Amino acid sequence: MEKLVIIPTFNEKENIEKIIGAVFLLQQHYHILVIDDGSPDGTAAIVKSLFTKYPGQLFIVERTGKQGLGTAYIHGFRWALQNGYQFIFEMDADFSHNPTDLEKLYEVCKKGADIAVGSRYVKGGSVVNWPADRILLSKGASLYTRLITWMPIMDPTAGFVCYRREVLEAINLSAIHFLGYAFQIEMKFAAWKLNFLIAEVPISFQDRKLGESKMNKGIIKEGVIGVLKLRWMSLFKNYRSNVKNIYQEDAASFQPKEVIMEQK
Ligand SMILES: Nc1nc2c(ncn2[C@@H]2O[C@H](COP(=O)(O)OP(=O)(O)O)[C@@H](O)[C@H]2O)c(=O)[nH]1
Ligand SMILES: [Mg+2]
Repeated sequence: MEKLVIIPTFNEKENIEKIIGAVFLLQQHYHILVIDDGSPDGTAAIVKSLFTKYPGQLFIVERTGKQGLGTAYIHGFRWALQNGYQFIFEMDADFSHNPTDLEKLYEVCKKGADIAVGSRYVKGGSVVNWPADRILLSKGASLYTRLITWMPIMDPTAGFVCYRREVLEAINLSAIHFLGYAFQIEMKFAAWKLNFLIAEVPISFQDRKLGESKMNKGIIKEGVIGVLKLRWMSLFKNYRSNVKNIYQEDAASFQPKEVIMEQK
């Protein structure tokens, strides 16, 4: 199998079974890795109850306690590299990202992009049902990021992404520090600094219908300061060489600390 969809979860019991089912219904075949941070609502138990229905296609990493989206994805990226996947996707559990758009992202990478970003803010992209204050925050964050970093990406906080394996191998994942939106910005910034080809693919982003957003003030603060830090590091601290995975040993030396429940 060449394609892995990583889905981070914290309290997604209303969505998780449906989103897994929707991915496995797609024409293209994908594997799914759920990274659950000890959701008190029993999300992980639901995933494990589906193992017999989807043998060898569905995996879970269970971490203890909420540790943030960024570290969840870093964990998933290392797992994906160790297990030989060629195309690695980020997708939310809450149907904000339409699973059928996975195919679009894949096609764009297949045609030569190193990263395909599901983008709300390019021609053809849209946001549906998000409250005005969330749209303002998101658009403001995009503009702010572009002004400070000069990174030519219209939707830098996007969390619906396909990475070619080579991108994740080239980035020193240990040097990626941020947890929330800043994590999404930093991954794109690192890839851009390493000269990878980033394509934005228009998507329609929908507000979640079930469950609650985990957005909070800390995530916004990290984003505001994080973007400034990225710019600072790239101007004065040789960000590019810090973020480059020179020895390509990041994945090979990775020893998961958390309990891993998975099926082969
Ligand atoms: N594993 C893990 N998943 C998280 C964490 N925070 C959020 N998520 C998941 O990340 C995705 C996006 O979060 P969400 O709350 O929808 O953020 P929003 O779309 O910005 O409001 C969802 O699938 C969440 O369940 C976390 O700390 N750990
Ligand atoms: Mg959401």
